[in-house]
Amino acid sequence: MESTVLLQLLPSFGVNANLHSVEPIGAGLIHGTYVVRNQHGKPAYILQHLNKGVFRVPEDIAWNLGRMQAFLSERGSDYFIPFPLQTSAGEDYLIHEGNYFRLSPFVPDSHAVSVCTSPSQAFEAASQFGSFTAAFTGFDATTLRQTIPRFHDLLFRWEQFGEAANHGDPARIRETSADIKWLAEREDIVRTYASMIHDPSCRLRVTHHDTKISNVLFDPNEKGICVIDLDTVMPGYHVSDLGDMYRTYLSPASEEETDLDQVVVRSEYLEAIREGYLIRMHALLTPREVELVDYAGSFMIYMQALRFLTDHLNRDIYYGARYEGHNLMRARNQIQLLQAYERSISSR
Ligand code: GN1
Ligand code: MG
Repeated sequence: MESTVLLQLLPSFGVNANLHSVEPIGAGLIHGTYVVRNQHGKPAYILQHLNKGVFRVPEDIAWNLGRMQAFLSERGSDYFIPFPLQTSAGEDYLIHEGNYFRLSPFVPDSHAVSVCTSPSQAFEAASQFGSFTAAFTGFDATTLRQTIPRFHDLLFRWEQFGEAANHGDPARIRETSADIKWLAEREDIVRTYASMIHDPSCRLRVTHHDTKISNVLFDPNEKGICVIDLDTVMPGYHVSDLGDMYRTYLSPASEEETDLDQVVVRSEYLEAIREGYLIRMHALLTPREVELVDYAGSFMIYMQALRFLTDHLNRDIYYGARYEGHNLMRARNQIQLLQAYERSISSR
């Protein structure tokens, strides 16, 4: 979206448009994210244009954030989250020509990184996401709304995959029969999930559901400050947050890498994630949940492979594609990562 258009939105949040500038920041696939700088060029706010196709009821996000904020303040907790600001009219969003926008304070002296480049960064991030769930101990997670219904429900992703593999683009189904077969043969990962959700010793907790490294803010000494991007905070299982860290920090090459030889698992990072998360969460997890710590990686990598291949078969309607076969490439990248992950786990 044009920065001149975006600037016009600032006064609704009580911010002087003449004294600020707006430019895109970050690389998320879903929302449009912009940094708002003051007249000295210092970052002051983060402006986001919400993807309404994905978050169908943006009010549910605001409702969740309100509940979480209330919980922390009732408890007198000093746990820090940069919650979005209200508009001058007291609304949680600005609705402009049918589009939803929100403004959050920029956390001073913070920066985000797009790639995890050291085990200590992985450790810091994992302990931030562990602290996040831990901060909401005693909060009934099931009272949160599902901002994306069945988001990390592997049974649902499995169903969508089966649907696409049977009724998706016929040429794409033919060309990817080996990938479809490979994923279908790993149904054991779906079965473990099914048993987990029926096991009372696996608990629903306040779960972030998007634990990539760019959703952690770091201070100038590379210590974690807080987590951001709370749109997908919903009731969930620990395997979601832990698993997405494995999925996105372990390999030096991201899901966009097309040279699959670059997709490898850095074992020091594996230990750093586990330790960072457990340092905050171990006391809260049940013995069964601790047993599932390694499963977390298989669960999330596999689910992402399913989602990318499903989208390819559905002609890229969800993630979009910048080149022909983009989502197929992403799916193969994740299959490669899953194989490397499982080798790494079993050779420990
Ligand atoms: C989407 O836009 P981003 O990068 O935050 C997706 C995640 C996927 C990820 C894969 C709402 O997240 O679930 O893991 O892409 N978020 C949504 O890159 O679908
Ligand atoms: Mg996100």
